[in-house]
Amino acid sequence: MRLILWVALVIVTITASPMSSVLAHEDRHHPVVAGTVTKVDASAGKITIAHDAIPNLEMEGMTMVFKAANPALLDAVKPGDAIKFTADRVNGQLTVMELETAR
Ligand SMILES: [Cu+2]
Repeated sequence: MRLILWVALVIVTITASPMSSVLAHEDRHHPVVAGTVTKVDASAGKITIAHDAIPNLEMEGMTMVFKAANPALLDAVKPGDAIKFTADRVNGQLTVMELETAR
């Protein structure tokens, strides 16, 4: 019985662990997509990404401009960086919701 409680506690702890990784936020609506940054326009809050298919936007792989949901997202990346990101349509604009450099 004590072992079962311990195992349950470990599972709860692992599940509840805060993870900053974009992968932790993957869900049905925002699958994580791989891409390469080709341009960053911080003043406009925009980023150009050569991206793989984006299932939730029914988009094939292409190079295109996205708005950044939060301008601070753009501070961490530069052209040439391989990234993982999530995207959605926000007020009609294709928007990067979260991103991180790929390891
Ligand atoms: Cu696209």
